[in-house]
Amino acid sequence: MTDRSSPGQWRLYVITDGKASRGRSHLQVAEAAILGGADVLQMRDKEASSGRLYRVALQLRKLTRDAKIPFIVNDRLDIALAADADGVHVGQSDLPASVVRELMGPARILGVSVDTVEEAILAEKGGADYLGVGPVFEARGTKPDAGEPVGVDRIALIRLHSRLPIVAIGGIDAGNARKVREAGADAAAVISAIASADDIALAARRLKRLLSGSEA
Ligand code: TZP
Ligand code: MG
Repeated sequence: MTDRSSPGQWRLYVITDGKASRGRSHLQVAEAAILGGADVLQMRDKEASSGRLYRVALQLRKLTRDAKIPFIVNDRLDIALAADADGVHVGQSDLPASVVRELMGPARILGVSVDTVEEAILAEKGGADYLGVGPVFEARGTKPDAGEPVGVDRIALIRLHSRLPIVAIGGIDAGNARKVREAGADAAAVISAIASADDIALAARRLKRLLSGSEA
């Protein structure tokens, strides 16, 4: 059986987003994505107040605990700790990885977004459990400050310099998911290809099959 608490075993990493879900709530998106086979769920919301984030986090905590998948909070260590999430994901403009690791202790999962080999090495030294690499392709409005796509070659390059599991992100959909696995990513993190789909569970299931290598 897949050990979903271990980032190297993840294939489909679903991120719920306050804006990309066509009016559906974090909980609705998460429920359907879990039905479709999400291995891990991240809550990301750049606009919600702390109070609202906390309330949503509690809902997602219960859902993911029942589904036995890890729950990660984007950016906010305080919300992650308050909701007893399994981990937190930070970027280069958030608290440094080493500080987050120090504050949250050894048990929870720490993900760090990196663009370059240097950032990857620093994240690993700082105690990261996995690396987020991207945007691999053009992100579809979900991260206006994402910068230029780094392409699948960057995954392969970072793979050469770090043993940490790599979660590719940015513009990943059913048309290109295989390419990120072939380049050496362990998993793909997806917002719009799932959260904006007509049928979220179906979109998740399709991506999961592609990422698990079980669809030709
Ligand atoms: N970090 C790099 S790209 C991105 C984030 C959070 C957004 C990914 O969204 P999508 O819709 O899967 O391209
Ligand atoms: Mg961030």
